[in-house]
Amino acid sequence: MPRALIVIDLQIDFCPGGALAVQGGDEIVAPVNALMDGVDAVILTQDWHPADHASFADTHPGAAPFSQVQMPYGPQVLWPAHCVIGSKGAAFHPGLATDRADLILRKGFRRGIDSYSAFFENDRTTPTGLAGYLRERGIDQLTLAGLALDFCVGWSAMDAARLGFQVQVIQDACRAIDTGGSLQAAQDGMRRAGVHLA
Ligand code: VGL
Ligand code: ZN
Repeated sequence: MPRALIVIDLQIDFCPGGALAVQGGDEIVAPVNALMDGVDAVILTQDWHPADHASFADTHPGAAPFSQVQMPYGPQVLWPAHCVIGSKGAAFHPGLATDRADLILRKGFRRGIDSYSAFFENDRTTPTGLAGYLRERGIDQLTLAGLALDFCVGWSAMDAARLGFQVQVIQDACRAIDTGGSLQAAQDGMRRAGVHLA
C-alpha cells in the first residue's frame, strides 16, 4: 500500500509577507518536512501563473480582490496577483526540503483558467496528469498538507478521493485563507467525499 505525501503550494507568496499571505503559512514548514519521513514518494505542487492570469483581480478592470466573477467554466474568486511565473514569490519557502521531492507539479499556468486542485483545473475536466503518475507508480494512499486548506488542499483532497485514492489531510500541517465561509465549506466537502481529516 504505497503512500505519497503531496505538499500543496508551500510558496513564498502564500506565507506571511507574500502577495496572498495565509496566516501562519510559514508555521507548517517544519511539520511538512517531518511528514516526508515514512512515505514512499514526495510530491510538491507549485502555483505558477502568467502575469496576466484570469484569476488575478488586476486582470479585470474595476474588480476587487476576493470578489467573485463568472468565468466560462463557472464562478471564480479573484485574487491579488500571486505566484507569477519565475518571480521570487512563486519560489518554495526556503525552509521546505525540496531536495526530497520526486516530482514537482506546476499548475495554473494557462492564462484563461485557474487550477486549485492538483488533479484537475477549475473547469473540473482538464487533468494535470497527476492521477496517471500516481497510478503508474502504484500509489493508492495519499497524505495531503500545505496551503491553503480551504482552496488548493481541499480541492485536491476531494478530487483524489473521487478518483479512488485513500486520502488523509493533516490539518496541523495546513493553514486556511477562510474567505466567505470557505473553510467550513471545504471541511464539509472533504468529509462528504470520504477524506479523513486528521
Ligand atoms: C491558492 C488561491 C489562488 C491555494 C492558489 O494555493 O490555495 N489559492 N491560488
Ligand atoms: Zn493561484
